[in-house]
Amino acid sequence: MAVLEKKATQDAIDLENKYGAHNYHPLPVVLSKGEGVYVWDVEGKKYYDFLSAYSAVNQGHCHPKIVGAMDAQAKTLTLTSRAFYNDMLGKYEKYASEYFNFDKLLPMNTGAEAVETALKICRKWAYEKKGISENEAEIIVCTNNFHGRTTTIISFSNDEVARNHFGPYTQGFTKIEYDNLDALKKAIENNKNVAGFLVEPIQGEAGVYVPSEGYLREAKALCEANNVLFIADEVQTGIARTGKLLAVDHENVKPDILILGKALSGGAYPVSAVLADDEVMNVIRPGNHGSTFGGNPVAAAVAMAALDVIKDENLAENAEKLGQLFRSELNKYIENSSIVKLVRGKGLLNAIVINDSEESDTAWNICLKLRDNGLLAKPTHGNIIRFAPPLVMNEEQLLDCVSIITKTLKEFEK
Ligand code: IF1
Repeated sequence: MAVLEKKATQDAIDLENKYGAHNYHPLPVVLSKGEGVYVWDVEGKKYYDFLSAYSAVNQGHCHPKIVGAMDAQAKTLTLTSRAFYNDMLGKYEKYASEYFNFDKLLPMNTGAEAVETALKICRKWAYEKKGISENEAEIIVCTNNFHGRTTTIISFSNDEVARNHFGPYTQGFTKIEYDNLDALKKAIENNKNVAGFLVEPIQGEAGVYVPSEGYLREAKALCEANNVLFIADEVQTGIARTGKLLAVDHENVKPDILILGKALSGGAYPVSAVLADDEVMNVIRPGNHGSTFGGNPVAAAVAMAALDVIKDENLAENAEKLGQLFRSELNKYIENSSIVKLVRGKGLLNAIVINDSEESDTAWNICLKLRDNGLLAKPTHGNIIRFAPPLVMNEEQLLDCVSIITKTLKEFEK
């Protein structure tokens, strides 16, 4: 279809440019429908969704069980605030706490809110349980982290575009190199005020960096030995994305604080959560924390349905199986490729590194061509393209996507 004929697409883009803040640079495609692994644009073109809204749509677009639960609850009771009890929250808190093997859950809405909640819990635990002097708590984070976009979270980011001109910044954070146990050991042993270690089990936005085998296990052991809380941000890696229910499950690590978001709702509704055992969670008392929508009845209904689907449809096992197939098929292509350096990931959270500079627009141009060929993906940093389809994909669809990806890459071979 000629560019001029894509009027509906251009009209939608023009509207956003005129009336919307310019805080994104989306791939030029305008979506209007989603179902399972597919999305359609306003011109009626069908695509495989290979981003899943950054791992929020693990259960597939508009999953009938999730939408059904949302629809039924939305017609019954949407929001009470926490000024009163409601008949859904306790059921959800019990269901999800047992599902992830923790004593308690604090319900929030977005991933960043859940990260902020975890940081507050960690600090309060440090003062009231560990005995660190007031306002002295230090939390260790990793360079190239991505935990959201609030002022405190970007205070410990080293992504200049996300951080610059938003100061003054929140103090109390120490950055160390990711996947470096010596750096963690040194940071913990050099400072008696260390309260916690916040880490992504796989660094998603940085470019799907999978840490060395044993890193998470050894990091947790270091934290345990020094009475430091191990805080796992599983907003992107959780809910079956990496081939286990949680990415930390690959190393049998139980975090002291678990942060969830995105696919906790299957992408149908903003739902996030912080889970911990009583020894940590009970530092939170009435009035310490909350949110208008946190734990609302619709969120509770949606999250329980979304978690049911993960288990009912064996999505972790499917992600593991299809992830291995995806990487082995791409590696066959990469053997003779001049444009792709490598593929890496776990389960269905993968990325390819393009053989070009960070500043080049090759990865972007490849994603534009993938779009034309019926598959949607987007570069993370510069020359890395993240591939994260819904976990409900079947083998035939995955192999179809592999052929679209390799056919497209071939157009860029030198
Ligand atoms: C955007 C990135 C991914 C996250 C982890 C917390 C949050 C996120 C590990 C905050 C959110 C989203 C944000 C979204 C794009 C996407 C993203 F590119 F921004 F970095 F996935 F890698 N912890 N990640 O990945 O959750 O507040 O967004 O619900 O900002 O465009 P949120």
